[in-house]
Amino acid sequence: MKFRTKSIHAGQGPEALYGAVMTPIYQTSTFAFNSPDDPGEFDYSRSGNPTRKALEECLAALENGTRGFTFATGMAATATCMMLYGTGDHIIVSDECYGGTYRLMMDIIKNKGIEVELVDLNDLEALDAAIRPETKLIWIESPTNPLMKIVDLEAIATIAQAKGVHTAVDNTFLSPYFQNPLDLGIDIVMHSMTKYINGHSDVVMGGLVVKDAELAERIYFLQNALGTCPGPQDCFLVLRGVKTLALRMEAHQENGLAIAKFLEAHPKIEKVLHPGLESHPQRELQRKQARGDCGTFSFYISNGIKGAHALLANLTLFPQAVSLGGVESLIEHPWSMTHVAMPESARIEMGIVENLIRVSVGIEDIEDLLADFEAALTHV
Ligand code: P1T
Repeated sequence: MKFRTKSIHAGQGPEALYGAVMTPIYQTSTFAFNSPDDPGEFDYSRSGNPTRKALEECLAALENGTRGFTFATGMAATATCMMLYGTGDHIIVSDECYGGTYRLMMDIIKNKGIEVELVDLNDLEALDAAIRPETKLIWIESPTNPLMKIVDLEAIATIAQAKGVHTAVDNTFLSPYFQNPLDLGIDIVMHSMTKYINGHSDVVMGGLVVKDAELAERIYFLQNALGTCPGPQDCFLVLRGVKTLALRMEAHQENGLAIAKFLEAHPKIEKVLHPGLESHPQRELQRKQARGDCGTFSFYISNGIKGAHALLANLTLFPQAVSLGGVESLIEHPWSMTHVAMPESARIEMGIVENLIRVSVGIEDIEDLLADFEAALTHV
């Protein structure tokens, strides 16, 4: 099956009892056993729920995995994944990542006896040198949030496989429509399904997808034992959202690139970070491993924090809000919003400075979005 067909049919289908074409919301915590030693397919909604199962099968199909798992949030997915590792293990984490991932790794995982090392994953020699016998996982984001750095997933997977190290990719920005890390040899794909997969900014949810059966069993055990799963109503909403993922991603890509090009040519913009622009240093790598670009990217504005505040205050179609990937456009200031959980020195070292702005371009009419930017920039 091809992508759009999978997003509409995988895991879903007329339900057995009444033939409901849309997967019902099985809003129940528990299921009747036939007898004490004979439960049906489901016994308790932490362990499994039919609405969740439909979404997990769909997610696995979209990422070309064998099993998918959903979680209460993206951070719950990442935290559950980290429970695969323990005291004495060494984990390599991309030196650029979402602020909440950084906080989880540096303020929680690191205090649990796991050694966490931040590495520039564009430096493959440094990565190779950082791997030691205790290394268990390389945690990757590509593109990175918010600086849009691209890393070579296939090259990292090859290095890791040779040394028996797991690789995990946070594939939130591109969604399975534009990038499938498992096809490049990666072991685990993570999603904040809050973003493009749901696409309507009305649910928080996370996902993990794997190909390997043993890894799948270990993740299922953790999902059930930790209780980090989502509820059935949210699964229903994400199932509804995912059906239009392909159409939305094409529209996000088109609008995002149009705004990036407009900003790059504008005298009040210092630099635009968008992997679809000729000026992006890893443009070719992105074309090699992904099928397109999402609608989220960042740029540096002139006049420092004053310039950033003036732009944000004067846009009318871009609410100032964290998150991304919804049909509506959003804009945010990573320095004070999404990446505030990182120490100031780490932010500055990465390039998350006061005049950096991140935009999630929605699927509105591009003429309106461009006119909004044009007008707001006169105040900068
Ligand atoms: O918010 P949650 O669903 O828990 O997902 C966390 C997360 C993980 N990975 C990436 C790449 C993300 O962007 C996020 C959440 N990010 C935002 C809220 C944001 O505005 O960047």
